[in-house]
This record gives sequence, structure tokens and C-alpha cells, in this order.
Amino acid sequence: MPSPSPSPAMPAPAPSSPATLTRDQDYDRLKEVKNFDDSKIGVKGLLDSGLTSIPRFFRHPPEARPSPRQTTRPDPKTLVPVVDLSAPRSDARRPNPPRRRLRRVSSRSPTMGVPAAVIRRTVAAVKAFNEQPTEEKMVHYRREIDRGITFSTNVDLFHSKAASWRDTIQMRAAPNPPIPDDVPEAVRSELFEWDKEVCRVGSDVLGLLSEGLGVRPERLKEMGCSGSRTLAVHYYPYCPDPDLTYGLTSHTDPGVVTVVLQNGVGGLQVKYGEEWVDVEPVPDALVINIGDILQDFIFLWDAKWDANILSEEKKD
Ligand SMILES: O=C(O)CCC(=O)C(=O)O
Repeated sequence: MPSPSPSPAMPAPAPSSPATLTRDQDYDRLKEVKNFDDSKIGVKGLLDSGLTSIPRFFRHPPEARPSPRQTTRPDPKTLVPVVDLSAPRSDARRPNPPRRRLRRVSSRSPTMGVPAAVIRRTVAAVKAFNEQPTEEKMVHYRREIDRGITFSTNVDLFHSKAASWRDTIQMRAAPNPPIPDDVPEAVRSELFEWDKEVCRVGSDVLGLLSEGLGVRPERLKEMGCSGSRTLAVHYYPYCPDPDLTYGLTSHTDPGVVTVVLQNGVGGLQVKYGEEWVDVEPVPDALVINIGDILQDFIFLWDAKWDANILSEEKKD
């Protein structure tokens, strides 16, 4: 249940009344960010403290704010193909597909084999964790990843120009998972269970992508693409000023592939040319995002690795 009670350690985020925004030289952003981080209450705690407008350090500059919704956007269902991975598969090697279109794929029910009950349990546990009273949750707030698990507001809080409206549990799941006792009890079994499913889905997807690239299904895995996994569990609380900030700013993912469970929540967008296009949630589907490493592999493969990869294939 959401906690209506203010946190005992509530910082004094700059009230966002116009009076506090008059003189830039009076504004110490770093101090405000540090006060907030030291309070350990997170974005949800700020909201529960009763604030009605977001603190200044969450406000993005006018030129970088979400633009008003456009009406003539390409159909995201065409842009982000929905692929039913539960359909029977042929063992035949797929011919080289148009590779540059492999930007994002997703699948329909059954969610790449992830049982609906696992999805329900994971989402419920994450919600319960984030919506527990601030005082109980703040004991888990830490941004050092030494134990393989963090819970904080924005990993880049001290580096970004403007903060984003979300709290995140980050768990390094492989190759060195945290010891279970370091994972908050409210999400412990669920995150490990989810990771097991994602590991299998990731392996499946890497197999399909390998085939799509014209090599053996095991090839990307053999190249070390499945060796490490990080779970980023975002919680986006209600935002009183959604036009002034983001839940998550524009980025590409640094890894190989990202498996995103949208939980039926809209707001995710993908860049298409110069436009940002909504990725409407599809019931029972996961979104697969191609990360930087895989994107680089695809380019390199095209540019100069083809010969090597294919001769490797012939040796097998
Ligand atoms: O929360 C989302 O919808 C997207 C998450 C994401 O893009 C990320 O964690 O890199």
C-alpha cells in the first residue's frame, strides 16, 4: 500500500514555487541533489511526503523536455514487429534477412515461455517493495554496487544534467550474483526466479538472432554474449509534472540484448528517424532491445567479419 506518511528523514527539496526559481546564483543544485540522496527516500518517498510539484533538479531544460504528442506517427506495430516465438520453428538455416531491421522484436503469448504466474509474482513483488512505507524501504537505499545489488534514484544522479522520475533496483545477476541475504526480502525469490526465466529467454533470442545473421544458433553465445546479466527494475511513481521531466531519458542499452517487461504501462518510445514513436504495450509480450554490443557486432559482421565467420562455420 502507498505510504501516506512523510519520511522521518525527509530532506528539504527546494520548494518549487516560483519564488525559489528567481535567481540562478542562489541555487545550489549539487547540494539539493545530495540532500535528497542522503535522505534515502527516493522519488516515491518524495511523492508520499505530499509534494505537489517536482523539485527543480528533476526539471529538464525546456529544449530537452518531452515534445507534445504528434498525430501523424508511423504505426508502432509495423515499426516494432511482434513475433510469436511459440509458433513451430523450422530447423532450416534462415537466409540472410535484412539485418538493419533487427532493431527490436517482441513476442506474444506465451511470453517466450515465461509463465504468466512468474510475471504476475515479479510485478507484484516489485510494486510491494516500492510501495512499502518509506522508513522500511530506505534501509535498502544504497548506490554502491559492491554487493551486486543497489536501490537508488537514478544511477547517474550526480552526473546527469537533470534527474529522472524513477527509483531503481539494480541487480548484477551473472556472472557473480549477490548473496540472497543482500537482496531485499520483498523481492528476493521473485528476482532470482525472474532472472532464471530471462536467462532462458535471452539464450533463445541469441539463438534466433544468430540464425538471422546467417550463423549457427550457438554462435553469439560462444562469443561470450550470454556471460553477464544485470536486472534493472524501474519503478515510475505518479509524476505531478510529466511535461517537465522523464522517467528515463534517451539512451541505447550498453549490452547485447535487453528483455523489457513493460507491465502494460505505456510511455516507452523508440527513435525512428528523427521521431520518437510510442511502443504500446502488447499483452503478454516482452520487448527485446538490441544493445550497443550486438549492434556493433552486426555492423562489424557486415563490414569485415563475414569472411571469418563463414570460414569458422565451414570448419565446424
Ligand atoms: O522502463 C522501460 O520501459 C525501459 C527500460 C529501459 O530502457 C532500460 O532500463 O534501459
